[in-house]
This record gives sequence, C-alpha cells and structure tokens, in this order.
Amino acid sequence: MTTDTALKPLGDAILAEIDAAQCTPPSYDRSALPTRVLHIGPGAFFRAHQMDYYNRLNADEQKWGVTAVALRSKGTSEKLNAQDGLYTLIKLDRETSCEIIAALKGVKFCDDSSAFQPFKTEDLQLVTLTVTEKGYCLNGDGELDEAHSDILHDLKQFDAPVSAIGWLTKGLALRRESGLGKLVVLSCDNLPGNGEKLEAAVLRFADLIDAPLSSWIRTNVDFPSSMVDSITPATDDALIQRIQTDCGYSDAWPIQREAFTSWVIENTGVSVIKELADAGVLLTRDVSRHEKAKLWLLNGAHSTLAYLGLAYGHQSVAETMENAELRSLVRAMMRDEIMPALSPPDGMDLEDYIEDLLERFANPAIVHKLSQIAWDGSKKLPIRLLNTIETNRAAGRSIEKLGFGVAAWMRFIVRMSRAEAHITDPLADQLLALGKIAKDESDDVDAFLALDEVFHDTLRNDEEFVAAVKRAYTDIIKTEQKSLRGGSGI
Ligand code: CS2
Repeated sequence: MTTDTALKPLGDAILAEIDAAQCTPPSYDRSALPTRVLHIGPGAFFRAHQMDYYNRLNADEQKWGVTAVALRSKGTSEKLNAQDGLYTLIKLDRETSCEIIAALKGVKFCDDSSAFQPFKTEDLQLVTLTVTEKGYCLNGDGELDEAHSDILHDLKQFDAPVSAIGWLTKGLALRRESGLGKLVVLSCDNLPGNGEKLEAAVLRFADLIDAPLSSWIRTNVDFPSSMVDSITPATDDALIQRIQTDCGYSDAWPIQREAFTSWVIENTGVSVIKELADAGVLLTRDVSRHEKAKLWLLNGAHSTLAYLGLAYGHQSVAETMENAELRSLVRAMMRDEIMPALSPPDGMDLEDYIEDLLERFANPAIVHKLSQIAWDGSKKLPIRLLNTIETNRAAGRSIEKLGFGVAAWMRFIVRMSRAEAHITDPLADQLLALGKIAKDESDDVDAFLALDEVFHDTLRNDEEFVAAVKRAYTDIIKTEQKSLRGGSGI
C-alpha cells in the first residue's frame, strides 16, 4: 500500500490537529485509561464493533481501556502500536461518519510474556474473545478437540501457549496465583451458546493441566453468552487510501463497517456487564433466541449469498443482491425455510428483521467481499445452515432452498481446487483434494458428505437431504457454465 509520506501518521502527537469536520477525534483524555478489558484476537470485527462501545463509554467515564493480544500474526500489533493504538472507524451507510477510536492502549503478541500482565491486576474486569469459529479448537460435537495440534502443543508447553483456550487458561492460572478473583470472560464470536462452549473448553483444558485450577475457574470466572452483529468488511488498500484523502492523515490500519450495530449479552448480574448497557448493549437472560435468529438468518443467508454469488461471478454481497434471481432465492429461503424454525426474542418481528437484513446486505456504500465470507466454510456451514436443515427435516419442513447454500459451498471448493487457488479453512488440504476428484456429477456430493467434521450421520443418511443437495449441485454447475460463457470468474 502506498502511504502518502506528505501526510502525518495517526498518533497521539496529531490528535489535537485533526479536523473534526472530517473525522471526530476522541472527546476524552486517554492518557490514564486503565486496562479494564483484555481482548484476545484484535481482528476487524473487534476493532469495528466492541471498541466502538468502549469508546462511547469513555466519553462519560474514562475507565474503559483495552489491551489486545494477537495469537496469529504480528501485523496488527505492529501497525496499531506504531500509531499509539489509535485508528479510524468509518461507518458507511446512507450517511458516512468517521471517528477516531482511542480506547485501545496497545496490542501485544501472545509470545510476549508481558501480555499476561493484566491478569495480575485488579483493574482487569473483562476478557473478551473474537477468534473466529475455528479459534476455539472444538470438535464436531462442540467440545474441546483434545487431538487438535494447538491444544496438544499447549498441554505440553503451558508456559508458551498458542491457542486461545491455552492462552486464556494460562492467564486465569496467573490470576489465581496472584490471589485475585472474579473475572468475566466473554466470547464475541458467531458460535451458538458461545459462553457455554468456551467455559466447557476452558474447564476441560484446565482439568487436563491441573484439576484445582479448573475448580478455581468454576468458582471465580463467569462465562456469559453473547450475540454480536455489525457487517464489517476487512481493511483493504481502498480504505487506507480513502482515509488519507478524507481525513488528511495517514492511518495504516483503519476499519470500516455499516452503521448498524448490536450487542446482546446474557445478564448474569455482574456489574461490568451491566455497565455496558449504558453504551446500548442489550442485557437479557435469554441470549439464545437473539443469537439463533442472527446466526441462522443473517449468517446463514450470508454464506449462501457468498457461495452462490461466487458461482455467478459476483464479487460482493451488494452486487449479489442486485441479481434478482439470487435475491429472491435468498429471501424465500429466509422467509419460507429459516423463519419457521425460529422462535424470536420478545419484541422481534422476524418478517421485519428479514427485510432489514436484505436492506443491510444491499448497502451500496460498502464492498463486502464474498471471498471474505467464504472463509472457513467447514466450520461455518454446520452452525449456519446444517442446524436449520436438521431442525426442518425433523419437523417435516422444506429444505430445498437451504440445500443451495450447501451445494454452492461444494462447488466453490471444486472451482478453487481446479484453479489451484488457496482456501482459508482448517480442512483446506482435505477439501482441495476432494475438489480434485470431482467429476461434475451429482455423485460428487457423496464425497463431501463423508466429511465427519462437517456432516453428521443424521444428514448423511437422510435421502431427502442428499437428493436436495444433489439437485442444487447439478443446477449450480449449469450456472457456472453460463457464467463462464459470459466471461465471469470464480
Ligand atoms: C460474515 C460475518 O464473514 C462472515 O462470515 O457472515 O462476519 C457477518 O458479517 C457478521 O456476523 C455480521 O454481524
């Protein structure tokens, strides 16, 4: 990326010079923020979503300082630390707004032992995670995968953990050694029952390390569940360039999202969570209905749009929504096949929710790449589409349209494999090998259905499900051929 060297780089030194008409600078003094929140996984979603809430809370009381820990790459820490943890959040919608997020104190890489320091302080109240579905190292039953290479590594080298579960458990062990107690650990990933799953995984891991640690965690750590939502395209060169042009400084790691945001947290009565309500977080005893409606409708539709859109040669969600055939297929899938499987939270009208989602998907102000949503399909499909399919099959409801998302994922793998392209997925090698043996016949589907990590026996042995996916698979091949004739790419 070309950064304009004539422009000053974002950092504390230039905060006072920022033109508020172009970008809203922080309204608070950030110099003495305590680390009240420790976040694991400072990816795009965390920077666009949760950080915006803390930034707003700091306007009233400067106590929401956040330190983040990266487990996978050093890129984010290098870029953000060089600008004192400051970055620009641009909200792209009917109206555009731009602000500086100032609540991030710094980003450490997990191999830096000082990253554990906050666990040893009373200031720390909340540990949050956005590590994506695969970051929890769970098996197909949603339990800790004890054969996962990162978990095996961390069980052997507990002092230098590389997985989120190992790293978090190490931090909790240090908190216990420091004689400090009570902490809230909050998963902010699109996983059903994310709090329960995280708690079970941490307790299991702690059990394998040291049984008393596990019982200390049971008594001292709260793991509420949460639902998070805001459409956040990854940072790209176009965004970096736009901030330079619009704001008059250079920011190496800005973030973009839609204006809409939602955060629903299970109210277990702890005060740090209750305080988040002041920034618009919804507290409820029953997160699962919110989470299910969002995961099945928004994320289920997103994955379907991504794999089908790519088969048609589209690049972004908004562009796919302009394809009348796909838009009406996805709308019908949401209304006829997903909505009947849900019981909405009080006050939510699912028909309105679906229309709002379709409008959000069509937001012309953002370019949300289908290839970004297509990542990690083997982890996303079971919780976004297959759960709904199983529910519908058990209730005797249609799954015809849902089958398209599943078949389109299989075709995506085949095309990527033939193009010798890289895919981001924990099963990448296995999937690409399946893509290689595909013959463009409906029987290709059987090889995918044999993947135990993705499909349960219930579905694999369900003739109607298999037939629906095969019909969709054959249909999509015809579409690909037409797209190719029309000159579209993967
Ligand atoms: C998307 C989500 O990339 C994806 O898989 O479906 O990141 C989606 O944009 C968010 O969950 C919206 O809240």
